[in-house]
Amino acid sequence: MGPESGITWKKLICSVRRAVNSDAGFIVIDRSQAPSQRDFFTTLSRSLGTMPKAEAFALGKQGSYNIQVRMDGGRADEHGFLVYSTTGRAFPCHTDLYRDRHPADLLLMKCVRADRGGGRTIIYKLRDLLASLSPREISVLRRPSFPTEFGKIQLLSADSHGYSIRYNRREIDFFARLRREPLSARQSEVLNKIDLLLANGKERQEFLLQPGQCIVINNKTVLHGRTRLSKGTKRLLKRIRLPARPRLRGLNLVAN
Ligand SMILES: O=C(O)CCC(=O)C(=O)O
Ligand SMILES: [Fe+2]
Repeated sequence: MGPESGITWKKLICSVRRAVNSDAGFIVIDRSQAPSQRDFFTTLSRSLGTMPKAEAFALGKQGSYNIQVRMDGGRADEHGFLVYSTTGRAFPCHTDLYRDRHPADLLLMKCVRADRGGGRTIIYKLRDLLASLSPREISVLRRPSFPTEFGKIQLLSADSHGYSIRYNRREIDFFARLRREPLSARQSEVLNKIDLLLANGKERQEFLLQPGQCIVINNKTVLHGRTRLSKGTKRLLKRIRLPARPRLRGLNLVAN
């Protein structure tokens, strides 16, 4: 950290932790607001949690994964499931690692090159989503009845740290098909309502991350997505996903 840096690491980490634990649930950091350091992104990640030894694919030297369109139309995973981050398609709001036993707490993305107009980041807070659902709809989400690779899970769960969500509609539908366990009419109805809210709800926030900016998102209390990329895009994002250290608070619904 050079003498020219406007803010100390300690202050930056405090404000990031405060943001992801608060009602906001995410924070955008401008490179100019951050301590000057070459490997700013990985240093920030290491200060917030435990860096994973490896993400499944394409880990860069610095432990980050590149989100970049592939000109061959994208990469499929081991099940033949198309990985949207390797395509130019719109990516509806979701949480990351839906299919994992323990999805990451924090998602960090740094913009290296932005798209011309497309690739806007979308944010939807769990609190706003739940405020639009009835108690009956919420109870559907709390039942451990949604398919993953390893068995059935709750989409909405609560522990002493608060409420958290896992949500990726494409993956839910994919595992329902793969396991031949179709969703019930009631489940589909609630998920369709959620998808409509995520696409059009008035609480949806949308903005373009600028080169050098990075976003830190609480992956348990905030859903994220992105708009479609423009043709021939050169957009490049770096991503790191982490278990947080110390543990994050979930969403406290008592005040609702
Ligand atoms: O491209 C983006 O802005 C986000 C991609 C994303 O959400 C993901 O890969 O899980
Ligand atoms: Fe994502």
